[in-house]
Amino acid sequence: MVKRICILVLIVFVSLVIAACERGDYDNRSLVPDECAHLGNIGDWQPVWCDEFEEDGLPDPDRWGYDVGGHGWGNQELQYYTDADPNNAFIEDGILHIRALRTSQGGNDYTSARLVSKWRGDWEYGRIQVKARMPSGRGVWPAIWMLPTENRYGGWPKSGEIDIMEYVGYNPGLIHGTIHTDEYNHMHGTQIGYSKEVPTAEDEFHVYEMIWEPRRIELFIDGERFAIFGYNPLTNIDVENYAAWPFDQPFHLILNLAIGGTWGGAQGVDDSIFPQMMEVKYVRVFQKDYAAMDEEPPTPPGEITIQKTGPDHIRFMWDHAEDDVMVHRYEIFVDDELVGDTTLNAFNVTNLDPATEYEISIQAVDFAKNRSDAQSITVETDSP
Ligand SMILES: [Ca+2]
Ligand SMILES: [Ca+2]
Repeated sequence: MVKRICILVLIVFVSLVIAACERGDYDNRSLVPDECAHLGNIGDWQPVWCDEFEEDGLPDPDRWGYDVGGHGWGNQELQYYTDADPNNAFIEDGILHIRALRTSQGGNDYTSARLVSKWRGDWEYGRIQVKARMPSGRGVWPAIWMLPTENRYGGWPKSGEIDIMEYVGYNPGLIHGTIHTDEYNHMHGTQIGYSKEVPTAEDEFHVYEMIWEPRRIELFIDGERFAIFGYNPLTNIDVENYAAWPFDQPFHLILNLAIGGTWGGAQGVDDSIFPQMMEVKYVRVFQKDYAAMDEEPPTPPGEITIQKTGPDHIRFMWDHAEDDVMVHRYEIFVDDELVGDTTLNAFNVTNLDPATEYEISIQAVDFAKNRSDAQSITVETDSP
């Protein structure tokens, strides 16, 4: 019996050691603040920011600010967005209500609210879940979406936009998920979007979710994926990397209910529907502690393919490196000098001399700053 217990203890001990060895001393709650401790992890995703809307009254000013005004917001919208006005934004019975009213203010015929987590909740990569119920009627245009906090590549649309979900009341039961970039946006009619039928969107709460990791954004409704966005180096040969994929900088969340506008008001506004509300049960944001999970450097990037040369530039692509966790970015060297970096698997080197041979090298770098060996190629620029 004693022997058996010893063996059992040994087995338990060995499996504990094995479990511990799998990820060094990785703490899978390393990113979790006290206020989100009630939420469990989802696999490697840790809750980093959350609002369960438990306290009645105005939304928590430590979590939410307001975009205020009635200038149409670039879409000829008809509402005036108020500033912390409990008529338009309030919490009751564990639910955030964003309420649009047929009330005149600031020269607009409607009031509503646009809550922003900017400077209070800003994330580069993450998993966001918003459990919400849509308003109804012709003219409502609610959205759960994201804008870049620092506009690293310039003002809209250069730094991108992620619409986790949008809804227009005249087309009930249909949810839209879209990304906009400098190259692909609705001003050009080239935005990239998906739609999914959710017949009970106005009657029931559904979980609208985004999973955003390097080089990839996916959208889900109630756990079912309906949109996937990525980068294709073959179709973007003449497009600057940021213009195709600006999603490598912090973004913040926006919850709003617009009235009318170019899309929401395409069939007018039915003034008999007010008041209308978008209701939100919770907002939960998860992130992975990529760096803490990481133990090994990436493999070298795959072979480099030259896509285009000119007298002063060389554009090339490569197959992605592999990593035990995630490649963060690639660093590009020309004759051993660092000329830039990208999260994507293509690059355009410019300002080169004509008819000159260059050695191009690429190293993959993970979130723990481990570096791969280099992948290299020698290329000559064109004659002038
Ligand atoms: Ca709640
Ligand atoms: Ca690694």
